[in-house]
Amino acid sequence: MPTTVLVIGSEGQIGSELCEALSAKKIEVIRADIKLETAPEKLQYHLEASDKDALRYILEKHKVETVYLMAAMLSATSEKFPEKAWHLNMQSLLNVLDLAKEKYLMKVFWPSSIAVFGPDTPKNNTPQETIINPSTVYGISKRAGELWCSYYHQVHGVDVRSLRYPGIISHKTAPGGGTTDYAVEIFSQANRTKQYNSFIKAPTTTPMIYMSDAIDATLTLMNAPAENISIRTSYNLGGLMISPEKLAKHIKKQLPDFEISYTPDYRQKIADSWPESIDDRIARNDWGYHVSVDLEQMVSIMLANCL
Ligand code: AKB
Repeated sequence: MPTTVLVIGSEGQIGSELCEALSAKKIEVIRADIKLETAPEKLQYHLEASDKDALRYILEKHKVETVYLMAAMLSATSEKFPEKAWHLNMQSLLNVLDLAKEKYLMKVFWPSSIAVFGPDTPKNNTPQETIINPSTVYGISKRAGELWCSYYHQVHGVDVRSLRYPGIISHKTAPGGGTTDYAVEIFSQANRTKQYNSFIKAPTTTPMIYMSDAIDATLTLMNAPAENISIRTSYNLGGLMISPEKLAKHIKKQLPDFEISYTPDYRQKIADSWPESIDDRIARNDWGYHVSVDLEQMVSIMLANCL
């Protein structure tokens, strides 16, 4: 029997490309989101991610085996709406884990983030196990979620797998409400106006990866044999070390008239609390994580495709 997969948050930045990648592998994908693009040919549900009864209905009706829970409020928006962020980010996860415990599904993917790390975490080559005191609402919800994943695995045998995504750069669907969003906006502004005013200071460096590497990592982790998975909180995932000035320098090579200016806002403090680079050796060793798209290639792809 072919596997049926449910992607919650299917219309978002990562969810939309994840659905494409799963469909390309001939997997039956059910899309669910609070906002649906009208695409009646796709099997889709309008779903509030924290509605457990509606979720149970979809799981039962379609005999879903795997859920990718991609719906979340990201770091910048979560600072503005802390209670909503906590509710969405936590309740949706607890519902999925509970339904997995009750055997409505077999496997869960849930994304964590480099946002679990805080200002007192070592900034460079941040280890998997280290000081983890997040200073943002989003980071707190991600760290709590990681511990819930580990708990449901240990106590109830739930096969839940997770990655600490760095910032993800892509051009098909815009990100929304994140601190690393500048690294996507900069390309569309470069193409449209040859100017960008960054809300993050020039040298502030955070780890990021191109979308295809994030999707590959996600699917490779989910396909790995259970005995290879040594981390049941969430795997560190590194990649490219990106700052606004570094991106600007590379964009200028292709668009010499491009100019960048800086007006840091409240998101600067969030970015300052995150690592600059990540030690992801455990992901590499356990299931073969690797980055294929380097900075040069990523800039070319983004400039060629961003509207
Ligand atoms: C954000 O900026 O909030 C996200 C993340 C790093 O998790 N892109």
